Amino acid sequence: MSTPLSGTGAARIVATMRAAKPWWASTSIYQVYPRSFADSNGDGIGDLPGVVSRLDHLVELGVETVWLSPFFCSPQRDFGYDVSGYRDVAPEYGTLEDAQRLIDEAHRRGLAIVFDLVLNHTSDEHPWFIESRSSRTNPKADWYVWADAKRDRLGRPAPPNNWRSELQLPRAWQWCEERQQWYLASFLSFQPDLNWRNAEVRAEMFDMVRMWLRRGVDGFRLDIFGSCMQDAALRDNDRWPRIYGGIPRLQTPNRTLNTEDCFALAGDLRAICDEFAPDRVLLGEVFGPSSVLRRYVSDGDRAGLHLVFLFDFLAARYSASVYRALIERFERDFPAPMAPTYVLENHDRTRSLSRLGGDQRKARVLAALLCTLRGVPVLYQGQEIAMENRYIPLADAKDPVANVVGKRLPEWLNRALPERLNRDEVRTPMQWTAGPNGGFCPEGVTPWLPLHDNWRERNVETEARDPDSLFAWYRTLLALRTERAALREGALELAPEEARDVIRFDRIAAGERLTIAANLGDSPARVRLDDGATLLATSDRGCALDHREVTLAPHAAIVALRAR
Ligand code: ISL
Ligand code: CA
Repeated sequence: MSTPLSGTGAARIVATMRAAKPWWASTSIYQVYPRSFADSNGDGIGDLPGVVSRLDHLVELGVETVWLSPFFCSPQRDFGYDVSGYRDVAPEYGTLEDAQRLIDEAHRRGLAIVFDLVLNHTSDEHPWFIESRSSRTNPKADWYVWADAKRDRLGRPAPPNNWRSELQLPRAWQWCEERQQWYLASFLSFQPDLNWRNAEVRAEMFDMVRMWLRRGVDGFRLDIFGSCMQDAALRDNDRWPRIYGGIPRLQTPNRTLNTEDCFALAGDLRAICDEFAPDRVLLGEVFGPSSVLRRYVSDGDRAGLHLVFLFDFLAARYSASVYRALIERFERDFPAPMAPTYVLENHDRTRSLSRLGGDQRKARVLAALLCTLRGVPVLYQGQEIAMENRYIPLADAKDPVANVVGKRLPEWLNRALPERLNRDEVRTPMQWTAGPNGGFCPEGVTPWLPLHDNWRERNVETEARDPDSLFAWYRTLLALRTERAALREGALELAPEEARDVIRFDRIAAGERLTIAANLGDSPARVRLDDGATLLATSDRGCALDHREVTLAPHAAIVALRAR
């Protein structure tokens, strides 16, 4: 490959060098789900050479960091989140050389690249687990979390405590005949939890982390990091159902999630990253109230993860007051120099446009907030071209979560749920062109999941030609983010509520003040800008600015430069 560094890429590198803050505090992240991104060899499965062939799309879009879901050796029962070899690439995705080429090609374009580490568990087909489960005395006997059975009233073996898996319904313990013991599986039964109290496990995993850092990756997204270390004494969770971090739970996860030991592990991982220059980033997938999650980033004097996902926007109602309350909370819990993150969708959750009833005006409002709020925006592949959930009945699901939890549900109930139980629905192939298979894989090949029916109208090629597309709007916003110091690293001032459906805030850096205003209501709204302003970008041509006052069309957003 010999694409020259594009203008945007170069501008970005210069902007990053000039920045006073570390690059990761103001970057923008794009999640690639490799299996569904681009298939280079016609087997219907996306792969690493496919990702390399499409990196220019990310440069054109204007994101700065690419995060790839796992492509390591795996039996693919959870599509890569069940790792059977951390140091090599699954053959369907490519080779170690392909992974290296991906790192290098990303860097050549000025993109940072982040891999996905599943530290909490391995596949039950990992050689470590096969050995560990074989007896109570083998060299890896203590590499996973094993516990003796209790006896129930009838004398039958019962699990050691009441812990439920992160999927709520199944319990967290799985029985092993060979050892006559239970092993912990915080997610699915075939994903046994590693024992992070074992010094050999820590040494091996830390060494693997260093191997990828030496190869040049810019950091890691850490899969269900808050589940890595549970209560050492295996005490019961409080058994009361509760909503914790916005998620309804059948029991309070006080002994299983976000333990003191997890916060300490964050610090240990940070120390490893800090051995390397330039700066690397650790982005934790953690669940809980933001006031608790903050401890992963900064716990007393000790630095931990650089960033954590804040998932509240994934489920929040489209409403100015709901969003305002969330922004206030994130600003309170993650004040500068910490940076909050903003996430609208990912490979596990309902597509944001589907949540918005398919209304692209609303998607544009959300895009404006995502790209102009203080902190790090995270986009999921296809979000930029208005991809939506593709309904796939539970009976056809490839997703193991749908198969474990969902198969018990009647289909009518599944359809009525606000969240997709069958995660296949948000993992359909990326829509590149109006051609066969949307350009994801060659004509005549059956992609591993069906495409959304709307691929002929909604695809990168078509949207790139249309100046009014969602893709064009994202490009405008991300370009502004790169150019404007106020957006990249300025302070945020949230305006008090002025009208029920309006949300408005300022971003302020030395010598520059920007106002972002959005109308989330069905009628036009007026916003006063007393000292005058110039319109930099609008999501809707129906927005008018007369220097001191802007009239926002229904479900429209603007970015304006304020006179000083
Ligand atoms: O997918 C979910 C529910 O259906 C989420 O709540 C999920 O439990 C949570 O996002 C953790 O997900 C992560 O770890 C899983 C993997 O299957 C997901 O794809 C990953 O994002 C196990 O490794
Ligand atoms: Ca392939």
